[in-house]
Amino acid sequence: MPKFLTSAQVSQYHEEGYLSPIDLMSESDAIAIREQLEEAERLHPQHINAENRNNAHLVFSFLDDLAFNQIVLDVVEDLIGSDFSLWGSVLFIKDPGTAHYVSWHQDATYMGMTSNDFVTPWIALSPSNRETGCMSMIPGTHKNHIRPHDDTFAEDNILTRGQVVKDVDESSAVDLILRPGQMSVHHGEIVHGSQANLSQQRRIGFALQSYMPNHIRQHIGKNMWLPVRGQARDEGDELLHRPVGNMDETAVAQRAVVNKNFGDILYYGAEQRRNY
Ligand SMILES: O=C(O)CCC(=O)C(=O)O
Repeated sequence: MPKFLTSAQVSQYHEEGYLSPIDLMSESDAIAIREQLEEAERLHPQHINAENRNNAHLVFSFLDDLAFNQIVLDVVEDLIGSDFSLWGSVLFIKDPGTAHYVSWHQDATYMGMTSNDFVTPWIALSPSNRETGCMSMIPGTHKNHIRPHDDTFAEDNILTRGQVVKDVDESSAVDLILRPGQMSVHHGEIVHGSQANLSQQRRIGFALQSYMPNHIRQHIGKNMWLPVRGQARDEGDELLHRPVGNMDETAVAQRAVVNKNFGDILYYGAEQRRNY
């Protein structure tokens, strides 16, 4: 018996590789979180900017609260079982007037995991629609394993390597339209991407990337895990702590180590390395 989703939604996720939209909170609650985010950008510009948007949940309580939101965790449990940890997070922000986009890709390609059966909730903190550059999914592509990607390092592509999977049947793409406070969830191997933001407002998504069952191991590089639900991880795994308030010193130091590890994993074997 699922905790939050219906059995039909669970089957749909396994069949199509994503679910959307899921109501997480009211629009006004989401706007209040967005305001905290924008205040953090003003107060701590060196810790949260276009080149530093990974793992901000490790230093800001309002993002940590989202990572431990009861509905988020119940949805994740319905999809991957009751013992899981969080690998990381990314703030995907596309400002108006930029040409930033996300090419067709599969998240798991460069994450270096022993299994790619993991899930990413993507929480909308602003309207996410065709005009603002919402995510689009190619249903069912999570069943075809990882396909070859070209690392383009294209300037406006906000993925680390600008990696692109070729020969995508775009005619089957589904746009995930979300109001602030809704979320989608997607599988580690689904092909997805997003177009540029053509509107006059920011498009802000917070991706909890990703929740992974505790049996999954890191086999490229080294990472630390944030235990979230269920049984303890294996002894020997390095564990992360939750922040106490915003920007506490220990949390800031911890995030710096995590982001360095992330870079080493995500750019493993790459010909170039960018600052994000
Ligand atoms: O926010 C976007 O436009 C893309 C996000 C994405 O690729 C992801 O969450 O895996």
